[in-house]
Amino acid sequence: MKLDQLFESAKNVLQGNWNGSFTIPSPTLYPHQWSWDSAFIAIGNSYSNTERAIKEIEFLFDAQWTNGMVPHIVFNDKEKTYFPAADFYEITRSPYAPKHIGTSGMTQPPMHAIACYYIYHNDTDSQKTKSKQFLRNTYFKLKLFHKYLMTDRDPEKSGLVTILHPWESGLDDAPVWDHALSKIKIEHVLKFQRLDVVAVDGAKNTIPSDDMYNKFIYMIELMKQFNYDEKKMYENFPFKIKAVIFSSILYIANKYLIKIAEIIEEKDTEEIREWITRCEKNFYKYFFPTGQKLEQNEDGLFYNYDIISKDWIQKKTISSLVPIYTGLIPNEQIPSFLKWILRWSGTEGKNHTAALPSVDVQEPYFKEFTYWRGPVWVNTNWMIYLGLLKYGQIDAAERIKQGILELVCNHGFREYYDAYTGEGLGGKSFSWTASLVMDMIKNTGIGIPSTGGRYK
Ligand code: 2M8
Repeated sequence: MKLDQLFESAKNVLQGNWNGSFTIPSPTLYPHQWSWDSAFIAIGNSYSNTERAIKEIEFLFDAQWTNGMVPHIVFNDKEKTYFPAADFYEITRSPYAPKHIGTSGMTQPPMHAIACYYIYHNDTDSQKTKSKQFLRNTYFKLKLFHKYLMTDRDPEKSGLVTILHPWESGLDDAPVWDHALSKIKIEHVLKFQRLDVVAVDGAKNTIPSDDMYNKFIYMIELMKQFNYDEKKMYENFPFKIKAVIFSSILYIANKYLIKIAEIIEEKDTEEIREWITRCEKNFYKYFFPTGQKLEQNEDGLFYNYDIISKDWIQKKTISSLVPIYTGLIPNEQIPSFLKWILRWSGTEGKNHTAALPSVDVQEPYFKEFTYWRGPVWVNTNWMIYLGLLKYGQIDAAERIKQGILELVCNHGFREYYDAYTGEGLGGKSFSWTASLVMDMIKNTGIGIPSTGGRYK
């Protein structure tokens, strides 16, 4: 398929998933608005429909809690096929929750400042009137969100974000959460019916186990018992993890927030710069076993940090590679990091394409079909692709891009793909897959160096 045809097909996916207010992630599975999906979707729409991209973000931020939290789901109350739905979350227990719309009570990675910058940058109106006004309206909402993450979710002032639920990571069922989840004891019987089991063909092989799912739901029950009080949850919650992917995205998003401030001529960016500095100081301390010392870290990979057990979670998942997206890795570490990326993307193995599986295929916990435990996801590949470009690793980046394009051309815009066969899995007509393919086809300017040299 030619790239312009592929771009048009991707646009059609977004068109088909648009419901007048926002874009659903997939018609076969997710009927509501998901937070980081919407940011990815706005990136795709920024190439073809500025107005829609703006509406997408505005609708989401209209449901922002007054403490700054952007909920991970905004519910469409007409849709009854997804569990847990708005009534299950009982968000009115929190004084900060919106009254006009149902949302979940947890958050997701803050891709939005990045998406907002895309909207402005790709606006073809010579005056960029609408997109500039949009940035003016949205800047303080974005900042409030980041402030919430840098205070309520980072009392340590590390510049890194603590998640209280695996769903907040966006990588819901990754094996990295297993140990922390195993310590949680469900203290009362839960009565609910899983709806994800019936939503997808062959779901039994792909979705999380009942045990894991019960813990997910139980943790929502716990949040409700704390009335979503962040301070109390931070003191007492049984799951507290400084998350690599979340913190990496926030770091980039803070940089984009400063770019936005410059565009709208907002001078006071001191606080955002402070968040960036904190993250720069602590990223290795928290995410790189042995702290700063490159030579003492056996495999040179990044790992999530469990605040409760005070230990790194040393499982090789895509989180270990995503930090290349931040540009925080020193140049001397890049060759060894690149070796990982090449091996992981299957240069010597039986992987179908060079796109990176969500778990290292050589690990015993790699599962070919299971949700976030092995298959290839487009969004994490896109981050690593951009990271490689930042370091001038054009060939490695190109191989990943070609791998993704091949999967999409031959197996459709799916939620995820079998790393060995390329078979499309999970939701069909998946929005962020379409959006990020649009970006991989069209982007020549955002986060991509024009010279092949290192881009900051
Ligand atoms: C998946 O998460 C939701 C739970 O929030 C689900 O399993 O129902 C994840 O892949 C998440 O990252 C994504 O935002 C969501 C919608 O695409 O699906």
